Amino acid sequence: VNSTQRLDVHLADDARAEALVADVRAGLAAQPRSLPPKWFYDATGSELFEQITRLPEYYPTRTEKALLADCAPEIASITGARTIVELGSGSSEKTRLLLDALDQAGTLATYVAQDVSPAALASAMAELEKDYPRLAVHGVVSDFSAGGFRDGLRFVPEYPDRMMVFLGGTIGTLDPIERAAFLAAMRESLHPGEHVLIGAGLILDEATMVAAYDDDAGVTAEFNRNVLAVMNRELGADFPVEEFEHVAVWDASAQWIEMRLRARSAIAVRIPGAGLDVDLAAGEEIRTEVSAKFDLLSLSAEMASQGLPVAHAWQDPDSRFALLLARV
Ligand code: AVJ
Repeated sequence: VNSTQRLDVHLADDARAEALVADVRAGLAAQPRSLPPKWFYDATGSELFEQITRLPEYYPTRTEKALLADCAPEIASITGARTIVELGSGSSEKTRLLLDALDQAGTLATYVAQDVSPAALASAMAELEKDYPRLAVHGVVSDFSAGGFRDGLRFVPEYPDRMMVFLGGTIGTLDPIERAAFLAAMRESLHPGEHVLIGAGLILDEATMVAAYDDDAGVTAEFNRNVLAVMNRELGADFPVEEFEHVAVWDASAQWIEMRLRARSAIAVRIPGAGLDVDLAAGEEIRTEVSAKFDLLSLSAEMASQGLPVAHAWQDPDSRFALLLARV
């Protein structure tokens, strides 16, 4: 971390461990069983996700990137933002298009990058240091969903003229109630005149959407199963990782892709770190992620109803992905 970089860790190891235990108890003791997707992203999981973004079937990343390449200058001139605050910044790769556009517009001063993965954030910051030596980068390791998002967004530091960005379609990992709370918390963390930019996957034909979450090379399957390896390492659990089959289905009524891990046989799992034993029947599933897809108009309406009126929206020529820009 050089003089233009600063790193805050709001997710101390013990708080992180406590949150994991609470999530595992709440999710795995219940029926249907579930685990929250944030636990995918240890160093291995973050690397597997980067591989996913390069898969032929996984269109969201490259679609959003092309869209950003097209509209970033427009976003820069509309917002005049001096600060980008990115939630779930990951590798920060696509964000560079926004950084470049704001830099060219002459307004960019600071980039605040928040992520739940210390590994992903550290490597993103090292790359940014090489390519943007004069940019003030403020990294924050935290869980933005803490305390129903209100605590989670308290980290957001004050800087002038912020644009809060949430890219990649990650908004789809929230259910409608969480989404409303999240949008409201975003709105509350900003001042009038500041901006919010959200990237969201749009509803497509089922085959295209499902293939994006069930690739032929099996990378998504490996990413999905990695959450069990995280449980084994962090909680001393004994999930037989290869005994779980990757499942991706489109739920038409909820309008989301659901990823699950299905037990190939009856499996008794001990999770000492959470003080929990779980007996899974053969064929029983653990839901590991939802990834909602949207209708542009309904998402705009949802944002508006939480105080984030959408001033501009862009979509790619095939209507696969959208960027929505709101002014608080
Ligand atoms: C990082 C949450 C946007 O939902 O598309 C990719 C995660 N899961 N393949 C998504 C993911 C399986 C991704 N997000």
